Amino acid sequence: MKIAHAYTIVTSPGRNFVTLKIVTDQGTYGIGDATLNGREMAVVAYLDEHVIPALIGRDPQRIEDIWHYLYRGAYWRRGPVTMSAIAAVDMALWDIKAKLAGMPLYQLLGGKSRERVMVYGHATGRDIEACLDEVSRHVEQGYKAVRVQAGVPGIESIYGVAKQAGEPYEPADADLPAEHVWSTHKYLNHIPNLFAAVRERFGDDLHILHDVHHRLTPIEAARLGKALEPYHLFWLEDCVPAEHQESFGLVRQHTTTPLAVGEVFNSLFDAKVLIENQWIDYIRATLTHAGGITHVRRLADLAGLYQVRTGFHGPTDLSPVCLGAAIHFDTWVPNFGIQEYMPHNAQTNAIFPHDYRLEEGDFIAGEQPGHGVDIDETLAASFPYKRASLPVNRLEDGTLWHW
Ligand code: KDG
Ligand code: MG
Repeated sequence: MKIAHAYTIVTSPGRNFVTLKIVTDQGTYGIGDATLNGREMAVVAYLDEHVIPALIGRDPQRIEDIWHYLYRGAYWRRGPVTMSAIAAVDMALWDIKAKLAGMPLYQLLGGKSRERVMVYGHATGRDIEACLDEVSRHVEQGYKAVRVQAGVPGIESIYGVAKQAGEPYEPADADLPAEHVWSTHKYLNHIPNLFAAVRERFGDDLHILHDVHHRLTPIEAARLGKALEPYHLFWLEDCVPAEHQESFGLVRQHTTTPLAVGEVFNSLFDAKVLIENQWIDYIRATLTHAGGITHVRRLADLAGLYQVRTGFHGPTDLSPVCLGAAIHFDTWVPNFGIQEYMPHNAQTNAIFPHDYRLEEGDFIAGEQPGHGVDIDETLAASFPYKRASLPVNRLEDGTLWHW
């Protein structure tokens, strides 16, 4: 069996998605997600110019060999563009292999470790009251875990807090980056009040999570972790930037609040020190940005040795293809923790028909052979690419900051 052709599909039903389709000489095809939010066309160029020509004629069943061919063979290892391109190939090849085997992907990975995949939804609000309403809406829908983010008095706009419930965090017409202004001081003073209010209204059972989006220094993160201990969070996410992995050692010394990190990681080596020191509790790498199933499986296995569990990134800027593959992975992976879920809009779901389903705050993997997600190319073509940017964050004095 050979790869007969492969091509990228870019579609923008409200936001951009990049999909790689690989077709074999026997007609079986697989698809992979290659979406890198705000840098989509860089991955398209990498795939079109350097990867696809080298795939033609290869045996699609040699997933491991193709992975190393693209990773080691390129000499230039790692990085989000490279690893998203490799991930798309890998995801499409696992889709093909599972279709050839006549099995849903989770079976090929090793079978079910669980029946259901617990997800967390996003509750955001301009202020604490609006945010509590959103938590309540999620609880009514059966969610057992909710990420809680609210506006902070004195800060006009914070990425991760929607202007209106359910809206994307970055405006769809953001051709170039919007600029936000950040105050750590105001944030740290306010945020414990939010979690006190959540526990008071919803009691102790609900799992609550919070994303700091890399905006703190280690000692500030330590202060926040300590302040939130009475509200026993499921996790505190991205409390500091993670390039310097030792920062987490400092945070860890000061707090028992569980820590999660990894949505911007693209390699096992981004997380190795964090995991081996047990400085984190959850690893958030995604299949799309971290080299696909083949590489993230290695990362999850390493994490498992140290009682670190998975909590994959699952925002709307990853396509349903990534989500579908992730749900199969989550169904199999022994050290599963939780899966993030932000609902895609109706057009996106129409372009990417899928067989996973959400029931009472849990995903259930489908039984179709493969990862269970397809693409309607005709419909995709009616939503052309539109450049879109993530925002930047500055301190009140104008200093460019983490976000
Ligand atoms: O593209 C960036 C978003 O996916 C990210 O900022 C969302 O932090 C995020 C999250 O936890 O989902
Ligand atoms: Mg995040």
